[in-house]
Amino acid sequence: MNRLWGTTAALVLFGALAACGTQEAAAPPVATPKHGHSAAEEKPLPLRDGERFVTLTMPEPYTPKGPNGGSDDYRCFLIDPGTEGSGFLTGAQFQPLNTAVVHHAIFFRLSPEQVAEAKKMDTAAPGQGWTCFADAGVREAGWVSHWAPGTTETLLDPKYGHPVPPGSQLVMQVHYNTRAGSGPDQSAIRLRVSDKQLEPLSTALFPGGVELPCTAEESGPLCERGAAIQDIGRRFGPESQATPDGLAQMCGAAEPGPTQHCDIPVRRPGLLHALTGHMHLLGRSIKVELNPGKAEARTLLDVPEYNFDNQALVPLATPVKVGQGDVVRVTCTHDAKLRSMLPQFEKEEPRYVVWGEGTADEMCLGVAIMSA
Ligand SMILES: [Cu+2]
Repeated sequence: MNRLWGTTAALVLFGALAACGTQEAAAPPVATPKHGHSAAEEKPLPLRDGERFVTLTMPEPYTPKGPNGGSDDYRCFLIDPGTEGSGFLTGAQFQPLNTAVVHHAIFFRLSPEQVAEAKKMDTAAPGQGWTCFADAGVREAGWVSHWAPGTTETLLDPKYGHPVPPGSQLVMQVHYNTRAGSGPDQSAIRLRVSDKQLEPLSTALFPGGVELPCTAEESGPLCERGAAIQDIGRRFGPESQATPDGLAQMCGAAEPGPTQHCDIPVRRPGLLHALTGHMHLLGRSIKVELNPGKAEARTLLDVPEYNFDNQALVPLATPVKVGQGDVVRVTCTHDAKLRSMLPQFEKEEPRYVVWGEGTADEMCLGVAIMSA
């Protein structure tokens, strides 16, 4: 994983980022759409020189059930790409089967050593796969693909690809939400694999904090920040509980309010190829900038009207070089008023919203595809 930050807080945080939670099924302010198959059923873009498609399906069906009485279940499944699936990934399209429960998926690459670690977790956990709220459960697993509503296959310059050397496997992390549906799922992913030797890609994450108090009209025990953070811990465990304060430490404590930003120093030079922004249902806008306030400032991603159902990667017109001394700023605006307008929140108590994996929680995340 190409991390552009390196504090201890960020390391703790990374887990929660990877889980990249609550892909609830709607964009404010419209009602829940039945997302999923529309994207997957689109005719795939044609294969380019040296490419082939390899479709991998979950070996067995899995019936999601959120632990601790919750409706959010994060489950990781080990998927073996075999010889056919090794090479360089130049594209991927997740194919959700039970779209009533599948809310998002992230794919991580595991080296042969990491595969052994993952297999232990898989064996130890009853049923198919293992619970993985925080991350794939394997440190340094490389993020190679993600799917959220609106994510279709994004093809970059064919010179680049995510390496999947022989013996590697993929972890498919699926966020299931059982609020609007139930039943088993057996989703798949169609990989676009190149047999050429390509320049390796990696994924960089730019997180910002969320400190969104209840509105003036709302009240309740979870409107208190400490209580809201404890509630995150109850639902998703101690690593998730530590994330809001980890972010505050990393980004600098900010006044609570709808708009928050975080400046992240670039620690590893590289080329940025494409970006997307991720928030949940209360998200209004997200922006990712390079070196704000400086002469060479530029906007890398600007989503003035965030739509949960369009989280597709946006390729940059030309790759942007970043290096040491550069700063990436992510700025997010959330709107607590949306809580009283969206049907997804009908059964939710008002709360002080911080970073978390669940329906009622939020994120503020820039995702960037990079090469060295
Ligand atoms: Cu999320």
